[in-house]
Amino acid sequence: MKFSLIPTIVCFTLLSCSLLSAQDGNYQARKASKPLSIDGKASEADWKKARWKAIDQVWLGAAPSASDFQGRYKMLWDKNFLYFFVEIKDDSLSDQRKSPLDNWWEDDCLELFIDENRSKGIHQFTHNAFAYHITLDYDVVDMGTKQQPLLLNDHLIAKWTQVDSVTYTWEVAMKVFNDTYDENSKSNKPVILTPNKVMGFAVSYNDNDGNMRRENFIGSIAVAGEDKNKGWIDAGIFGEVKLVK
Ligand SMILES: [Ca+2]
Ligand SMILES: [Ca+2]
Ligand SMILES: [Ca+2]
Ligand SMILES: [Ca+2]
Repeated sequence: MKFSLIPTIVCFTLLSCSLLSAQDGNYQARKASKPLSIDGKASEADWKKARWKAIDQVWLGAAPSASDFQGRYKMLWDKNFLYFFVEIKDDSLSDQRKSPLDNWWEDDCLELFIDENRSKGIHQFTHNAFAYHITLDYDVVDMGTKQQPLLLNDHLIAKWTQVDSVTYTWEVAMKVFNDTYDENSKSNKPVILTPNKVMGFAVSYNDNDGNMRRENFIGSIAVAGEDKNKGWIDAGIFGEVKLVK
């Protein structure tokens, strides 16, 4: 029997395709061997070992060109923090509103979602989950139970640095609060993170290029249905992060 290369090539191509399309919005985060220096740089050995995943799902607006927006992220954890390293390629940084509470989603901002107990469900005006909008000058904003935005700058430490004319890297150490969080109290304690814990999360970016609004909103997870801008209301669309050793 003659050996044919064609099925082999087809199989290999299909396998490659299926691997490339394995973007499922979930992440296995490894434990950091020591506390990270939050400087916007992934110089720590732990970051070098962590796997990139894409921020490439269009949640709002037209699909951006490669020069308009590209994003990817990595995650790590330790008992005190969930860490994100996010690389954004953006042709124009735009921070047009002076007040962080003025249409905070419309300026360029990194938006990180966390659902501590992976309960899913609605979180728009509750603390069942958080949608942290991190502005270019590090204000952290989410909606509170009185249907008004809250400044939650003490919930995370963030720093971004410019790598080249279009590339910015963000490093974030996030404290994880659970659904007992009380925005009227000063004694909220973050959860101590432990191995094998599973949480809901998503990584996203609001891209404003100078038009007084975000032109695109791009996330780390595919959202079913016509309306893909659901993360700020519904934790059910989040992916899953598992904390491994
Ligand atoms: Ca660092
Ligand atoms: Ca852009
Ligand atoms: Ca929850
Ligand atoms: Ca931009």
